[in-house]
Amino acid sequence: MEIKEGTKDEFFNELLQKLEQMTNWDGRKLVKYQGFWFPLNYLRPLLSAQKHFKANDSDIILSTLPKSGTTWLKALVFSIANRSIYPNIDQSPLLTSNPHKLVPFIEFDLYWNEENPDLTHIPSPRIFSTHIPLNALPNCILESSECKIIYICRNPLDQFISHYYFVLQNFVSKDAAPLELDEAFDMFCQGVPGPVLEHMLAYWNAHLENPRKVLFLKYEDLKDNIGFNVKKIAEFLGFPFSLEEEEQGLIDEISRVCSFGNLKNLEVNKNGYVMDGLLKNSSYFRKGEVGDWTNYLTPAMAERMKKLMEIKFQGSGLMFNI
Ligand code: PAP
Repeated sequence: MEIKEGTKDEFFNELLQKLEQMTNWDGRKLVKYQGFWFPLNYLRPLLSAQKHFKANDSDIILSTLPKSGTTWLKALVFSIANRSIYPNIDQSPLLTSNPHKLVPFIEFDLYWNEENPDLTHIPSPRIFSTHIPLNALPNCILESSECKIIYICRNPLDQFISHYYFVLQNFVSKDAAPLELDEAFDMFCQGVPGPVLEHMLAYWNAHLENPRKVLFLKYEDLKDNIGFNVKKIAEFLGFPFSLEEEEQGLIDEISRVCSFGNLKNLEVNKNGYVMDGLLKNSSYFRKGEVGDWTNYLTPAMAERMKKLMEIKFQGSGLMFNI
């Protein structure tokens, strides 16, 4: 999974030499590309995707920051978009496969091992996910008039804590131990990795400019009223629920099957791995709560992030309650 040293890819190596690099709080190497700090081994698949990915008008792109609700959104959109194929939700592949197996990441799954994979055999609507910031997305995604983007984000304090504990569960090794929480938070506030606030703001502005193309969701809003948001996603995708489906309780059923409690307790998500055996399925289901940051971060830390948000989001209409 590491970038191979000494490959003949001169373009790549030359580019890499020109880019700033640093070590992230989780011990992994980062590289700054197009204004964002990415894990170093993410760069090659990102470049491949930028060069080769061809968007179809019917594509659905789920875009997120890590630990902002990706797994939940994958489960929901998969269920909504495929409900005519699996009318009986108790036979949904979600019950036997982790959502990450059903909705591949552009950069981790499609382009990780292959420069230009053949994606034409995937039935439409194709659903892909990504953590790529808006400005670094393959251009064709933004240029396609019909291809849809659904973005979900989460208050940055919960996102940070979720990420920190995910790293502790999956990556701890004697070679790469993460920094202490307060040092990691300091880097996070300085935009490493990320900057996350830029990531959110760019998608927020794209949503304001073209709400038909970019749906902007918050994790907290889904927690607050999942049924409303399931309906909203279906309408945005152009597959609204019929009156009959509503009366049959399909919105509630999809909400229930995709809920944290249901997914966490499935055998497939208690065991097994994704990403070539690197990451535990169970690590994608930790607590699933809003406000868990209060158990780990001080009020002063929260205040620091609140100030950063006020400055970055000023006048945009974007904000999180902390
Ligand atoms: P990813 O970007 O690496 O795929 P992602 O799914 O975005 O991760 O984030 C995982 C978080 O979503 C975890 O939050 P926590 O650490 O605060 O607990 C996880 O518990 C939460 N999560 C996963 N599935 C669901 C779900 N169905 N409903 C609500 N929260 C969920």
